[in-house]
Amino acid sequence: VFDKNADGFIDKEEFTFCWNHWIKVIVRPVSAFLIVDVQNDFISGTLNISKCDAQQDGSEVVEPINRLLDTVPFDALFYSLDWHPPDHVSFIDNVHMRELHPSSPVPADKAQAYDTVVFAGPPPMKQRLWPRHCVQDTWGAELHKDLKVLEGAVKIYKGTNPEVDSYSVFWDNKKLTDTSLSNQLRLRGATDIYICGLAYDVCVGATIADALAIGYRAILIEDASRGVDLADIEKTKATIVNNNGVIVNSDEVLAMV
Ligand code: VGL
Ligand code: ZN
Repeated sequence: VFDKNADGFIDKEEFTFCWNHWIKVIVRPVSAFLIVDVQNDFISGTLNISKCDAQQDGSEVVEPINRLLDTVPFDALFYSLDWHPPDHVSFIDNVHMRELHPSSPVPADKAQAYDTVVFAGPPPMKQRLWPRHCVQDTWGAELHKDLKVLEGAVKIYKGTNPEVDSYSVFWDNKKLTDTSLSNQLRLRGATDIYICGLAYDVCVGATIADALAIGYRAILIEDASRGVDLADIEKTKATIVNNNGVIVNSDEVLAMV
């Protein structure tokens, strides 16, 4: 490598920069596996995604995830949990608790689950309404009973603020507060994040978008993910590819071992 120095070689400072930002990332990758919201309510409970547009069976992610956990020596392991208080802003049956903004496309007395409304704020806040789901310390918020949880794994709880929803495992939708995920990834020196789970086009999609924006190499494991809406799943895939993310199947990850 050459630069403007008289000897033609890069200096120590420049080498350190190259090492930390590029070389180390390639020759010493540190992997994290992030399993998003594989919780009862999304699989067979109140927000059963198999009843939504894409009609996908959320329980089908359990087998490929367990196989990955059994086979691949990831350096760090995270499980996220959607973890709402009973008065959460995203619940359709709570829509009367807060004032809507005049620009809301649907008024409160007409609003139904899966509609998008605008709360008054200030500032005004767009919000998709969902059936009551993943209420803290209820069965619906528990991880699927067959999902393996390995020792040393870290659980990340999100959506705990009643006033703001949280699709990404990194930040709430208004970016007011972050979970501990980014700190924990930094502490471990993670370079590559493997992401999968539920729902592909909601929380998985928001999380991988943030991972790519931060600068991680992010890999979506498609056969270990299931979603809500077919058109939104396609949009999610396009966003990942356009931002240099990678979409793979679990057998391609297994084959690296
Ligand atoms: C999710 C809808 C509402 C998800 C969470 O985990 O994808 N979807 N809350
Ligand atoms: Zn939720």
